[in-house]
Amino acid sequence: MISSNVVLLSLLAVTVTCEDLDFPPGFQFGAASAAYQVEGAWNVSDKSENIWDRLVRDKPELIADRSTGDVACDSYHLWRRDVEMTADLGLHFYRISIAWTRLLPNGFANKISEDGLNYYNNVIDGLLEKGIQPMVTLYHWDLPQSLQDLGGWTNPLIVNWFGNYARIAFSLFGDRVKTWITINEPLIMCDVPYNTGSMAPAIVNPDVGAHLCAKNVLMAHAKAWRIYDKEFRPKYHGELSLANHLIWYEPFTPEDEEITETAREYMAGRYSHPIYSKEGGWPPVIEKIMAENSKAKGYSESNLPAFTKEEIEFVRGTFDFYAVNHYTSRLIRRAKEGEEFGAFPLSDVPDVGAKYEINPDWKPTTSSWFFVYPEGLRNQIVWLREQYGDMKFIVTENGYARLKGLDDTDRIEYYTEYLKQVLRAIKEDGVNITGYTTWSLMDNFEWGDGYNSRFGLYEVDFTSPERTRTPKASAEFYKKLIQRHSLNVD
Ligand code: GBH
Repeated sequence: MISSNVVLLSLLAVTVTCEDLDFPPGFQFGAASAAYQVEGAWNVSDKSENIWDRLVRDKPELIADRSTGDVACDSYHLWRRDVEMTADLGLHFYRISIAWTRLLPNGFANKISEDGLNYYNNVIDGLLEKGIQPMVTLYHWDLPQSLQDLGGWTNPLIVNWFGNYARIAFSLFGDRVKTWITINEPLIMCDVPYNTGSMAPAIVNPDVGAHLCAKNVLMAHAKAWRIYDKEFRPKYHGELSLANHLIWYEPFTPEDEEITETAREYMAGRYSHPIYSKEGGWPPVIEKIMAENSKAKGYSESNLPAFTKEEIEFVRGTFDFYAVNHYTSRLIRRAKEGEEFGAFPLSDVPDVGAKYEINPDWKPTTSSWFFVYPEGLRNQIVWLREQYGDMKFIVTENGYARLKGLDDTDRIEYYTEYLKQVLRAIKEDGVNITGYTTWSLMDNFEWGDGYNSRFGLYEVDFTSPERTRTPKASAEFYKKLIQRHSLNVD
């Protein structure tokens, strides 16, 4: 009797665990890449130069191994193999980005490249033939150099330039692409280049440049969303959002709760509040701090460019879901008197007087900015839901950096732990998360880290002309996970 009860109980326990690790029906799994990081073919046909093509030539010292994306994974020629990999994994969707300069060599809408158009048609059709949905990012940091020469993201005219590019992409691919990301990670494309100079266009101007870029990016996103909404949604019924890079902040000590919340508004709020909040515009606390800081530095107006009433309305509500790119977390504390700051966002948050700390329990990775803290993903998404209300969330990037090697059990552990947190957010917090995307399908050009730090499910041999792709242990794991629709893969 006792022993049969024990058997029954343990059976029950096993069933419960299985159930807990299952994803809701309809939950979708994907993988991501981005044009500059994988395509190569930097100067084939009529493709023109972008700001990364320029940076790797002008400032090779900014790339750890002095490498470039000139060839990268050569996906421009090897896209059939990429499609085959997505099919082998059984992905529901594959997130790619369009290289603006490959489609519109002038940057402007007056000329569409035939070869560029063919390339993206091939990839999109190739995926659809295998039953894989393309998710397409319009802008993943590779601005046409011709537009950079006119001020790039600091020139408010880019709102129209981007809008015109977006309209062309929607009209060429919108019949087949149903999920669009307008712009990838304003935090990384505005704050990193203008605060540190470590990414393109590498113009150090933290007081003014970063914030001009921020406002124009939000306006450009809204422009593209509104163009889609009016001209394309009625016939294509797709969904659009902006992808935000979110670093989760927790207080270093209980006294740091308030400054941590302010830092969250600076990091996540600046790129979310204007779009997702009911009232729109910059987060009020950040508007106030920026006005005070600018005054203290002797400027005659706030460095955070104001939104007019019309602009607030223009940006507010321009989303169909919230796209979360998440990797890592930080502890936040108030800076001590006279303490020096590192640059935002990868070291400190000087504008709000906050310093970063790392919890010694968080495992480091091969990327200097990246420490593992799985709960950060759940906490971040729950925070966003608290701030902006219930909406649909898609994790559009999450992944793990390590050195070369096929036996990447640490990556499997990373995915397992972060996905457990996704499940808890869905099941315990009731957040509507409908999809998850691994960064990345394959090893690729990791910006300033070059080819040293690797994120792929597939290893790429960058020394072979064929850029041979080989599945890592994590690819087998992800494939099984998708098949079973559960983290219970053993
Ligand atoms: C995401 O950015 C990107 O969307 C993706 O392109 C990227 O490959 C992936 O995550 C992994 O990093 O290395 O000196 O140039 C995440 C943000 C981008 C943070 C690049 C730090 C900038 C410093 N990371 N990096 S450097």
